[in-house]
Amino acid sequence: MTLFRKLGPFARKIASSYTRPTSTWVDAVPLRPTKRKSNTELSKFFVDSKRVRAIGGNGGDGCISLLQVWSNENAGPDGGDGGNGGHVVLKASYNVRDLHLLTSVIRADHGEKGYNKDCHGKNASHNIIEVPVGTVVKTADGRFLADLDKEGTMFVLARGGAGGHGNHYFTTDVVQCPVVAEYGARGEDFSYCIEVKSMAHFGLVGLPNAGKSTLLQAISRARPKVAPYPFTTLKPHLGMVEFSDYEQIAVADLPGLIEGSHKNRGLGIGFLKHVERCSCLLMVVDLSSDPIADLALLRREIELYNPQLSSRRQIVVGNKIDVKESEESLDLLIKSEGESNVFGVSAKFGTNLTNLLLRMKEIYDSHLSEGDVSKQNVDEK
Ligand SMILES: Nc1nc2c(ncn2[C@@H]2O[C@H](COP(=O)(O)OP(=O)(O)OP(=O)(O)O)[C@@H](O)[C@H]2O)c(=O)[nH]1
Ligand SMILES: [Mg+2]
Repeated sequence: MTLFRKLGPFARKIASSYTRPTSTWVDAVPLRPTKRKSNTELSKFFVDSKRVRAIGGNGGDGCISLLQVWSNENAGPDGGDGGNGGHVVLKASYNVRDLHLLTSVIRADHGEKGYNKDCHGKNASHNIIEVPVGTVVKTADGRFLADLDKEGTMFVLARGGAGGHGNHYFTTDVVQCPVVAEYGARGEDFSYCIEVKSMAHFGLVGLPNAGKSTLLQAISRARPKVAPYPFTTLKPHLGMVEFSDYEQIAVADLPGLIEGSHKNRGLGIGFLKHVERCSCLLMVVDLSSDPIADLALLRREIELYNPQLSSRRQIVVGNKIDVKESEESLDLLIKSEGESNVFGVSAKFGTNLTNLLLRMKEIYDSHLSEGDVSKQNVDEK
């Protein structure tokens, strides 16, 4: 069942109604995208962490009113109470994959003020925002607060203010005609850092221009920008690789790493944080340059940033096998890394991608049997 939860609701429906033929079933094969991709420039990046300010709604003010009717000039205090302001709430859901629904400032509605004739103001509805299952909530200074690891789990970011009492509320035996009422309380105002614990099953790690975006384009329907200059990709993109057994593997194209990234050089350690949120790493190296030195540099940067990251499972992808000099570099790479862990591919021309995808599926399946893949990257510093 956990397996089907990872699929979207539509795919889940198909999967649950599908019965495997007993005798003719073959192992899952990758389904390469066949439909033409759109030509528009629009391509959505993956939001895996966001700083937000949550402001609860203010409570409505109480009303001061002294009722006069034709038969009774002193019909009494009749000011109603104000309604409560709405809360800002996060709710874990399998319907969303990233934090794109979160805006920098999230507000909830204010409660309605009270009216005369004892009419109470309406309570504001809560602002409930869906976030992916496995979202971690931290304070602005990085202190861990909550882990929304089950569907439907909620976390209140900011409570709305209570509505103020109207003057009817203050009537006592002694004070029959109070002319006081309360203001509604102000909603809470807090800042948080929201992070997705697990971004993708596989993350593409490599130096700038290694061909990470090209590889993601080739294996999924994602459309990250590809260009022959470094740092084309500035924000992570996510693509889904589909298999014939209806399993989908998420692959993230990450911005390129350079020497000194762990010291915030280049575009910074923000990039290495994305790497933390992937269960397995696809180390993409350019076979037309020096792949062994590049691979050592990538591993060193990852190790220096977080030593635990180097124990993550890695597959080495030697890209640009179509370039003439690449054969030699591939042989050297295979010699140093072992044949089973190195895949020489050409992302641009689609060479040898099926073998790589089958290996990824094998690793994904073994992870599934070990435990839920999405729960592996807990970062509760
Ligand atoms: N010949 C050849 N060129 C490739 C191959 N894969 C990618 N390229 C080229 O390499 C250049 C860089 O590709 P990108 O996919 O943008 O590289 P990247 O790793 O995403 O780069 P950054 O986003 O800057 O980190 C582009 O001009 C691609 O056309 C390949 O298999 N063979
Ligand atoms: Mg790129």
